[in-house]
Amino acid sequence: MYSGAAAAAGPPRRDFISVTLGPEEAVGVGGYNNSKAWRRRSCWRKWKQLSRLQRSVILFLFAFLAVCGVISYSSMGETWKSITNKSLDDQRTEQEIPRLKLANPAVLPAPQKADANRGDYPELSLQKPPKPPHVRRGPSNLQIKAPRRDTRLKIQQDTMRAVEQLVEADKVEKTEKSIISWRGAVIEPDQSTEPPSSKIMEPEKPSSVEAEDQKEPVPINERQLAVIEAFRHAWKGYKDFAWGHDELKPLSKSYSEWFGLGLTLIDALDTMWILGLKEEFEEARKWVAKDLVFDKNVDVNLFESTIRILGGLLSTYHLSGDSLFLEKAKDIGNRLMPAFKTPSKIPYSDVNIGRGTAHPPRWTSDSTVAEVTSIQLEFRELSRLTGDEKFQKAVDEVMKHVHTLSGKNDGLVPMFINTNSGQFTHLGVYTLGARADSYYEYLLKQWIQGGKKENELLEDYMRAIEGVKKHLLQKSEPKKLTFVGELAHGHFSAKMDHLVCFLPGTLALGAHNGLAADHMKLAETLIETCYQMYAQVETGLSPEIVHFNLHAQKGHKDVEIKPADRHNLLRPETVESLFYMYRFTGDKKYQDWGWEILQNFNRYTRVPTGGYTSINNVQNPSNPEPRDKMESFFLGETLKYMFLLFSDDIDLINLDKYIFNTEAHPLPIWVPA
Ligand code: DMJ
Repeated sequence: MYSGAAAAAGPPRRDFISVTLGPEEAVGVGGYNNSKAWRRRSCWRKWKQLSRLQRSVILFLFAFLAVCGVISYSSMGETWKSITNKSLDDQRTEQEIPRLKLANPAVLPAPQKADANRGDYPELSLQKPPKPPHVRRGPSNLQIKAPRRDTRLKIQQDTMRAVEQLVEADKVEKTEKSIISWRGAVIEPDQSTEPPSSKIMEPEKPSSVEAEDQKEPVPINERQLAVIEAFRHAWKGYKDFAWGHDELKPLSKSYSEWFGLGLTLIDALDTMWILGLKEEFEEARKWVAKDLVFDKNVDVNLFESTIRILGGLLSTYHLSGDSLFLEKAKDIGNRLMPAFKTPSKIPYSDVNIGRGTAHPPRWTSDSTVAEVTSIQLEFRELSRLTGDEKFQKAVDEVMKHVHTLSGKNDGLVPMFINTNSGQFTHLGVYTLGARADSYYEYLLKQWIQGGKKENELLEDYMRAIEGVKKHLLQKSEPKKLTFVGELAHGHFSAKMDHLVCFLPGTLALGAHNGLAADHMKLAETLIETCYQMYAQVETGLSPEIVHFNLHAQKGHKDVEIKPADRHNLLRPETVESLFYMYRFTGDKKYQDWGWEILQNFNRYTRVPTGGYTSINNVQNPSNPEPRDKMESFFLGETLKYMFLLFSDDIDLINLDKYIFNTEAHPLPIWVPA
């Protein structure tokens, strides 16, 4: 509709929303247009059709919603971040914190790990203060979690602090370790030195460091230099042809294996230390660290591996202060323990150190008396160092049992003992030589080691020496040398093993420790005899066994040698006793006798390409018949005792502080005199 008056007044004001449906809108029925262009146009048209008020209201509403949106986005962001951090923290709590809490700094790559974590997770950084917790905004459930995150942070900070303290402590420890003195110098122990396991009590102090720090080094004399030269020559052969193997075969320039455990190298460690051969020692130490593995399917002799390997490692630990040697000693000590699992607790002779099984020799269930009673110094010391009494218990039990046994003859023991019954066997034969020798030596030495308190040991020792005097001592002709023979079923035999020459030294040691003065007298006469076992022989070297003449015969010396006994294995016993005799008397003749012996070793047993060899015939200077074998005790004992014999420094292994095991490895006396 249209009106003339309304047209004259101008277009009317639109105060209402009118909706006009154009042809396109009318398509509705029967057709549907949902194109973007159509929707845009339609919205715009609608917006245009709104009044200003309406538009303002809508715009205001949009603006308000936008502001709210921004605020809640920010809050949600924090909330989300908090959730994300929580899950990372939880993972770290499970994975990182337990590791960081490990209390052993030496095995912890802690500084690196800790730094890496700081980079990945800034809240672990101790440099940056943690953000204030977001507890004021966001949903209430997150407000509850926030304090937990604080606690975690505190734990992390505490842990980090603890780790840093441990790292610091580790640094201090390493610095302390790096100043172990090498006879006045400073050595840097290998960084790979393993720390003692948590079950091991840290030894109070490696025994020698103290003694060596307190004194001026005494200059080495010419004869000692000659020993160093001899050692170097022997070592060269071992290094060139037998490195890491048991024994050098110097003529064939190869080696022989007994246990396959680098016997010569281990036996020689403390000798190198005492002789001041730093380079050689460090090279050998590297081998021990890297290549000495006891987890091997191999049978070893309990006694031999105890005195050479366990004894060698323990003494080297004491001299060097290097815990590597204690760790290795503990390892072999544990592996030898199955030997004691016998019906009588008298150990079997052989142990498989890889399998953990033990057995007697194939032909008998007996063990040798000297073997089962000469492992005590080492196992007792191992207990003292580790705090694990099982070692000492096992060997003390053997001594207590032997103490009570019948079958002794005035303190003298037979040579065999049965591992089932625990009784002596093959009764009636008494010797201070092979199979019984170090039983007597260890009675005295254990008594000294333990601070002279174990009376049964002393009792047995004193009784045995009386037994020696009563049954085994005789004088030879023509020189009237006092010697120690053997007793077999009531019959005296004038046979004396070179092994018996440990006795003068042991007697002198007893006298030095307050035992009867006549022990020293006997020591003096016996060492003269042992010296004559060298001096009366064509090469100036003793045979393995001698027979003394009891009756004077024209043209006969005191010493007779049977063809089967005329070999020399580079044994130490006489030189060992000369060392004790010189230490306790200061009589230079003992040094001179030792010097003669060293020269004869050089003359008849030295192999030009390196090493020394056992010989078959000490009676033939033009052909002593080299045997092509250098025993490990030549480096472990013979040369060590030579060096100590020629020294005028009583603090070079002070005999009031150390006791030598039967393989010349010095172990500390627990309560030094
Ligand atoms: C070494 O193994 C020891 O000294 C042992 O007591 C006896 N035999 C040799 C040395 O001769």
